[in-house]
Amino acid sequence: MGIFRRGLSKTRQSFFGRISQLLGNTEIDDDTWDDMETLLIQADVGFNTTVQVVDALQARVRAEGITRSDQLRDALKAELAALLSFPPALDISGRELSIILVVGVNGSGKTTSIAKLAHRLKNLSGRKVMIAAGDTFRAAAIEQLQTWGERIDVPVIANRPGSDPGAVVYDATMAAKARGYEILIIDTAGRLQNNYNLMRELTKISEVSGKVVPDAPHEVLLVLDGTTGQNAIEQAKSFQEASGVSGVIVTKLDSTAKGGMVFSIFHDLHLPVHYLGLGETIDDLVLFTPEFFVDSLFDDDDQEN
Ligand SMILES: Nc1nc2c(ncn2[C@@H]2O[C@H](COP(=O)(O)OP(=O)(O)O)[C@@H](O)[C@H]2O)c(=O)[nH]1
Ligand SMILES: [Mg+2]
Repeated sequence: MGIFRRGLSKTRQSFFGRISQLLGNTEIDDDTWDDMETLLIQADVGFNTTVQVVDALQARVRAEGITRSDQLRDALKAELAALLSFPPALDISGRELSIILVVGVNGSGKTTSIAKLAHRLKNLSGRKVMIAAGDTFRAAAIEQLQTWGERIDVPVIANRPGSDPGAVVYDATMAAKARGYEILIIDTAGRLQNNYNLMRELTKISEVSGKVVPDAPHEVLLVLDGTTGQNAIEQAKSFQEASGVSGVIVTKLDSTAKGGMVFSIFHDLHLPVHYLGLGETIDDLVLFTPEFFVDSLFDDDDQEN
């Protein structure tokens, strides 16, 4: 709970934690609903999701005979929690080799999240994890992954900058099989300038892994930069089309007040959020749990900063 509270303090202090102050203690009227809507939109909950939440709240207010605005805080908390669900376990067990493909735009936090995830799976779950440096576009991207790999003691299969990512993925998949690794995590490039090529490349990488290991990739995790709020939701739609995203990692929630976007990932994209990135160090990746998430957004007795 500690890391959730710390990590989400910006969103809490700017929005949800201030709901009581914002709504005051008055008869509920049109202004109350306007304020509520503004709060949700500003917290990046997204338009569709905001409308649904406000509708549901109004219904609840009628059904429960709530009349005062100070009673809305708990009702809002309940409605937001109802949008979320506990993410299913990653589909990475019960077979010889499971493959996780990680996609997302440049700078969203893919490589960092891969290192964090590999570290978690290796240390918390005791799995044999390997990484493929499928972002072959820049030398720095390969080196960054290799540096992480050394630090967390996870092998990284890489090729020269500019080489074919499909070939790297093929080599890594063969190496993982030959050496008895259970999980292969594939890093990818995320240049959006040429959307068409990027998406085609992802499809190809996906197909290459599927040729060596049946049904691979078993998970396609989309990494979304939390600081981009609703823009990330729009991006997600292209990735969903190209590579059949199975779940989401939301990064950088520690450095933004836009944490409300998590609700629209569940509600608008119908995708589970598996992990949250709440900082830049290796341990700052937490398993998403709806209860902790909502509680951390609302707890407003803030001492830390
Ligand atoms: N504050 C914060 N920074 C992050 C988080 N995840 C990634 N970053 C930073 O975001 C930048 C881009 O990350 P990187 O993994 O290289 O993104 P990629 O281009 O998608 O591979 C780096 O400076 C990371 O340290 C996070 O959860 N919180
Ligand atoms: Mg990268």
